[in-house]
Order: sequence, then C-alpha cells, then structure tokens
Amino acid sequence: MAGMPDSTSIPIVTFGTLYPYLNEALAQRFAIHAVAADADLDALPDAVREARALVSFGTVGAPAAIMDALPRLEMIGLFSVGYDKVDVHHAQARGIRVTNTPDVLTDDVADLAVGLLYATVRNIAANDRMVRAGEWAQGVRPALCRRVTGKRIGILGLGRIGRAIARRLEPVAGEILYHSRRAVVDAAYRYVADPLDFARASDVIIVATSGGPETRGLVDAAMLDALGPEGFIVNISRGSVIDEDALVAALAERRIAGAGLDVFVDEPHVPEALIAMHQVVLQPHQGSATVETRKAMADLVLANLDAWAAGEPLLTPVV
Ligand code: 8YV
Repeated sequence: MAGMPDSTSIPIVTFGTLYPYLNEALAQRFAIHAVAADADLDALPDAVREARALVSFGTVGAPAAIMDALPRLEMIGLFSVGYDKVDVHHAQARGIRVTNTPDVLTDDVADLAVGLLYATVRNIAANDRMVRAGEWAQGVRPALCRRVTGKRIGILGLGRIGRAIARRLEPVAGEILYHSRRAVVDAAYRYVADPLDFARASDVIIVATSGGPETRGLVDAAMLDALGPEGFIVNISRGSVIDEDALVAALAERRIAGAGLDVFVDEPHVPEALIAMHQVVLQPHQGSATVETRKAMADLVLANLDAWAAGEPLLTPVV
C-alpha cells in the first residue's frame, strides 16, 4: 500500500449511523458503502463485500459476523474508546487491525461523571421537574438531599477516565478509593481489592471501567447492598457493567439511594422502571457528545485510516 496514489477508490464500510462530519470526511477520502447496524449480512452486495476497511462506534462495534461478511477486510476504525462490541480475538485471527479513540474524550466523559454525581446526589433533575410543574410556586419545598463534599468516592476502574474523575473530585471528596482487578502502579488513591469491601467503604461508586465479558454484571445485587441505602452509583462506562435488574430492584426497594446513568444495557431503550424513578438521573449516552470532542474523535479515526491507507503506523491501535 505504500505510495498509494489515491485512496478514493478504496472501498470501505460505514457500519451504523456515523457522526455526520465523520461520514462526510470519509466520503471525500474513500469509496464508502453504508451498512445498517441491523443489516442482513448474508445479503450484502458484491461491491460492499470488497470493502477493505470498516468504520463503526462503541454501541455497534464489529462482531465476527460483519468481519466474515467482508473477506478483504484489513482495518476497523472505531469512533469510540470502548471496543467491547468488537470481536477483537476474531479480528486478530483474521489479521485485521483495530483502532479506537482514546484520550481525546477523557475530559468530557470525566466532566459528565462529575456532573451526574452532583445532579444525582443533589436531586437537580427532580427539583428542575418540580419547579417546572409549578409545585414550588404552590408551596412545595424541595426534599432534603445529601451533601457531595466530604463523601467517600469509590472509582470502579482507575484507567484514563477513572483517574480524570478522581482528579476532579480530589478537592471535595472525603476520600477517593478505587477497585480494579489489580492495583494501579503509583495510584494516589486507596486500592480496595475486594469488591464488597470497596462498596462498603464508598458513599458513591462511579463506574469507569471498560465494558465487555470481564466486567459484565460486575456490580451485582451483593455489591449494591454493600453500597447501602445511603449510597449512590454513577455509570458513564457501559450499561453491561451493572446488573440492570438488580439495580432496578435496589432502587425500587430503597436499598440504595439513587443512580446517575449515562449508559444502559439495551440502548437506546431504558427500563420503564428507571424512567419512573425520581431518584434516578438519566442521560442518553452523551459522555463524549460535545462539539469539540466528537470532532477530535472523528479526526483521530480519519488519521488512523489515512495511516492505514498509506501503509504507515497506526496512531491508536487496539490490535
Ligand atoms: C460513544 C463511547 O461510543 O467512546 C466510547 O466508548 O461510549 C462514546 O464515546 C461515541 O460517542 C459514539 O457514539
């Protein structure tokens, strides 16, 4: 591929509905073929099956089936840092490269985690609804909530985003502790190896670990009970990390105090039970959804694809 005269003849697949700026930029660089996330992969036109690269994103990913439907596939560029929906082992077995978009979205996702923390513990969304409904004007007073400052903040997963969240909360937290499979070298926070001990020692758990089989259901009923009736949980990672049925039950039975959720098991479908709960703040997986970050993510996807097309080293390879 070195010295490729022109990439506009290279067929690539856009899988799922991409961010418009990225889609337009890809169309200028490559011969793009749009494939819907729920397409019948056995019925792809021959021109599509010639694709040598695929662009997707966090909640759609790239299962083995789409890779096997594209026999000439060499490269998967993800518009996301999470690659839990990509069958990475299958990609490796096929010799397919995979890139993601780390770092450029860390600050925005960490900002949202802190925003969700305050919105949830201080009842900001519920009180907004109360004012808009005219209840305050009718004499209703806001229910007392809990203080954020001084609380013990437990970070589940101390990766790039977890560390950015911790840094933001250092000035206000009573303590910052974390849980992960193993202790992080040079971490400035207390490591708690046992997940139940971690939950018991936290007033708020912020879920910042990656998604995928290794963390699926990591936050289960036992962990929620260990967090306790005055505890809160915030999730900006992946819905799969929390046992969603156990979360709904713990909230409904007041075994935890509240939740701030930006991610869910079956996006964009949110359990009706959560929608009905005033002690839950719900967001539409918007962690990285700022103008600045989405453009930076798109530019990183494009830079990786340009490097691949030119036979140069990839910027942010997963494999
Ligand atoms: C979305 C994310 O995937 O980066 C990730 O892993 O979950 C988010 O950034 C991205 O915004 C595309 O929808």
